[in-house]
Amino acid sequence: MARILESIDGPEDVKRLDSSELFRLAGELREELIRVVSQTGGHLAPNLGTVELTLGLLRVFDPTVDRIVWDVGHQAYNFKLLTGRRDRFSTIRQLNGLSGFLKRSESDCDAFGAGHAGTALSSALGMAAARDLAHGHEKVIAVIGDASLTCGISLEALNNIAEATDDFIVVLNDNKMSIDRNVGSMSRYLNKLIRQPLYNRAKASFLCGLRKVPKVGTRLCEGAVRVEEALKGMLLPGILFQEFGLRYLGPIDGHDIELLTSNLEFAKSQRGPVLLHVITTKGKGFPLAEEDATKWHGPGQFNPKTGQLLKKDGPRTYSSVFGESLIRFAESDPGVVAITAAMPSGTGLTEFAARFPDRFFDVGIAEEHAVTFAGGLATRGLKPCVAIYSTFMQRAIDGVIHDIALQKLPVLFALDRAGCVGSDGPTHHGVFDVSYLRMVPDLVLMQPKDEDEFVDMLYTGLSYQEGPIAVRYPRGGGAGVPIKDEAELLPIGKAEPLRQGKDLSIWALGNMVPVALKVADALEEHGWSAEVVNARFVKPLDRDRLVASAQRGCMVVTLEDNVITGGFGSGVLELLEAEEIATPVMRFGWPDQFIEHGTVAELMRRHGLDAGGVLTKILGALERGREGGDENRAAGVDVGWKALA
Ligand SMILES: Cc1ncc(C[n+]2csc(CCOP(=O)(O)OP(=O)(O)O)c2C)c(N)n1
Repeated sequence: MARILESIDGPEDVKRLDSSELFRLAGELREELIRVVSQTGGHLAPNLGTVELTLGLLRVFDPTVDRIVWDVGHQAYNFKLLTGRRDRFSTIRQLNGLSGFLKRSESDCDAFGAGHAGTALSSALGMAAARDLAHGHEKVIAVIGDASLTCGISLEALNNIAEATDDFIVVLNDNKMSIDRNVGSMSRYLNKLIRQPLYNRAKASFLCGLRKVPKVGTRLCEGAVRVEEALKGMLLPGILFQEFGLRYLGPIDGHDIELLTSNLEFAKSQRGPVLLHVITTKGKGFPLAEEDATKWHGPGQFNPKTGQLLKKDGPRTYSSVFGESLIRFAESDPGVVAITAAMPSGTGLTEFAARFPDRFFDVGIAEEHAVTFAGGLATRGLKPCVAIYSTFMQRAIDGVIHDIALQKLPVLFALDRAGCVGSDGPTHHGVFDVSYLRMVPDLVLMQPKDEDEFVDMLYTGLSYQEGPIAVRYPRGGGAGVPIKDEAELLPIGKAEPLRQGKDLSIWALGNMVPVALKVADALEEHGWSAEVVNARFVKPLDRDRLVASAQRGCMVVTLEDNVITGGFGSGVLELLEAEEIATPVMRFGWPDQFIEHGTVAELMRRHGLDAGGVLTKILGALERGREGGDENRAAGVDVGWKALA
């Protein structure tokens, strides 16, 4: 039998289908998700859970006119498949392919771009307010997960809905999960609502029945909801959403397309903000994912028949070294505590949480709170380590400045996924942290070249009591070096010379050190002698060594896995300028643009950050410098090429 999915070229095709065809289409969507994600990796479990919800939304709304805003966007693969992107779906998350998230430039149906959690309510509310100003009639629907609803920004928007518009639909996709188990009082409150099974089931089928009454169904339904609202205060304890001015509907089974359709139609017919509470199962239809939604939240490639993940051989990940080391340090120091903002497994803290449940804090998707909460812990003599992805730390920079650095509080920030992360793309690349942390007074920032040095940096960070200290490290495996038994304290602000050289000096940060060493070897073959320095510290920079390097050679080269703007290389330039040293500086980092998705290797090559790209550019400059050297000297301009005379 031909697949229905092949006949869906846009949302209008979904509207033509009857119940049994939609049911078949739901199965086909799941097959397609599993087929493609098994090859590309990506967000599997969240999308398996939103199949019927997406069909219901497309049946009731028109995404080219109405604005459907998905929070995060990681659960919108079905939406992509059904809104004209089916043909390109197998390119998802690959270089030049579809994004793994929603993107306004990718489709008119993508009302807002995202990747970070919690932005749907605010952005959709802005759209609703704009519609009201323009006297428009389109519907605005924010679809948000139970965990994303706990973000500070979501709660700020919730607080503002009733005052911003009187026509707004929130669909709460509640699967009780964040990536790991959802945490906090909001999550408990939602569970309480779900645990009214008799009342809720009776209500859902009653409303569904009423809607089917010819002609007057919608009005009868509306009347019933009004009566129900009056009774609700008695039947259910504390209706939080009603207090925020949202009419609460549900909870309903988010895998029943008919029930979803009638409830969404009802929500659409309402004036006044509405919240429809939809219960879904993360991983629905793929038993392994239903059993372990955390593992299947965003798997890499896997065998779709056996569910076996295709593990690539390679060194241990930085995240696992981090988790293991923190346990080791916590064993000998009762002051060490760990904080995560909803990423215990991603940051490698699952084992720590099991070993030290009282010293582990998962605060939910609340990076800003995590940082300031750590500040409070530090004031009482504890040694907090906030493990946070570089990209999500962007949310919390005011906390770092105002709550931690200004008060010189000793908090260790473990910035995971720093640098280019590959297929998750621009929303997730951790390429800004050097720039946004380097400006913070009294903050120490470092990056290790390998996992052994990483452990030393964690140890140094936990021992450092003068103020905040951050260690950034990339996604994935380390260099594969052995980790010594006893970690060493590193002298703050001291770089590590790795290779001697007299013509030029290459200062590399963290994971760019191996590139620097390769480039130096290649330069030698071309007759140039390059010094290589492992910078270790972005802040404070090793002033004395840097000045000596700059005075010795004809050029300083900097390499970093961060944007070029305001990054490590900028720090080097600023220092040399302050020292009135005119040695030219050639900086390598990500260009001043948002970096697309693709593999890390592909992106490095495309942007000239692989050894070949770096070498070519350095050689060009050296040759030009040699040619211009005499001329420059004759003109009395010391451009730093003196060593090449
Ligand atoms: C600001 C921010 N912090 C952390 C994340 C990582 N993250 C991606 S999805 C997710 C869980 C979202 O849970 P929920 O909203 O309930 O959706 P579900 O995946 O369960 O469908 C988290 C924590 C993020 N995207 N943004």
